[in-house]
Amino acid sequence: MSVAPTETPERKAFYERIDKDNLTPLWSVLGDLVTPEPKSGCQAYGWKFDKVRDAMLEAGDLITAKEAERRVLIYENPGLRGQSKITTSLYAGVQLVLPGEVAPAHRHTQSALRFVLEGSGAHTAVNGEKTIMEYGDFVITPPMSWHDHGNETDAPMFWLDGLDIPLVSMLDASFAESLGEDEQPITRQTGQSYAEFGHALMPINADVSRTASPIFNYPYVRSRETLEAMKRGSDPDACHGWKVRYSNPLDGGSAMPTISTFIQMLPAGTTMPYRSTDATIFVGVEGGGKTTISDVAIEWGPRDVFVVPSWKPVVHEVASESLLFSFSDRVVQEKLGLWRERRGNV
Ligand code: GTQ
Repeated sequence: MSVAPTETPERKAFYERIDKDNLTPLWSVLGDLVTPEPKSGCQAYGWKFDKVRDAMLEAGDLITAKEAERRVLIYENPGLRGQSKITTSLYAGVQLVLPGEVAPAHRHTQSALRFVLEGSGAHTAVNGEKTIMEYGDFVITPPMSWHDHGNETDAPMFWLDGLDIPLVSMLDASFAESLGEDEQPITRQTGQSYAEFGHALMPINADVSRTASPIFNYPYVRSRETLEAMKRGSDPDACHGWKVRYSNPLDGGSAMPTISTFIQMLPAGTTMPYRSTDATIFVGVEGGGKTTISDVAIEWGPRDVFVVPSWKPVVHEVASESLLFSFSDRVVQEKLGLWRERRGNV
């Protein structure tokens, strides 16, 4: 696209005059508004879990989960500091719930995902049902669903939070309320949603118009089994290895209305370069390796987080079989006809 026309004294005087009326010339900014390719402040970056964990334990001494409401340290993209964003459209943080603590019940229009990083047996309650969380479990809280977290175990529980906070904020569509109780009333059996919807069956009167999946905990053991079966029965994709997306059993779409979520198994070796318009947050689950994003190389292992900006070529290199969880705004871009991908070095 064009470069901005030069500023003559007459033009400058004109811009200053109309500025008072809140008007501004397009031709000065067009090249920055309509770019030939995605242009983002979002940078490729990685966080080592061990360092984040130490900071979280310090936070644990400074504030309770209850006082904080949510004791979370936000992963802020170095190119987007001060905005509580890991990418332009998404938020991520690490939440800590210590033994005996509760994060009180509230609800909001923002969708949230949890990906369990450490601990075993703490719970999240969503819409009247508790789910027990284990390493690698992927848990969702759909828009406006009551949720509270509790840890009745004797060890700290850490998970990654992923929310569409920047997206909802861009649309000025944030609503939130507290229940006024630590815990919401429990009206359903633990595991009921998974039993009803997790096996290609569903109650005949199920409301199929819900935009988020009725399964709110996708257990890691199941995701892993699926990837193992794919590995036994098919060749890996050159860019992704064996990769699945978490789906909503009501319509086959994304488990969450605004966030796409994935888990993949990479065979030992190096992937083919790949780029897509959905900036993506990756979480190491098993194994580890090096991911190169344009000219930035990031080493990762289990529980480390790294971010790949829109349209930057990505190459994963692992010495042994490794697993990655990831999430992005792909579902939003697909619905708007914006999503693009490119395989290989072109
Ligand atoms: O657990 O409900 O990281 O409301 C940010 C906002 C977690 C939560 C976050 C939230 C939550």
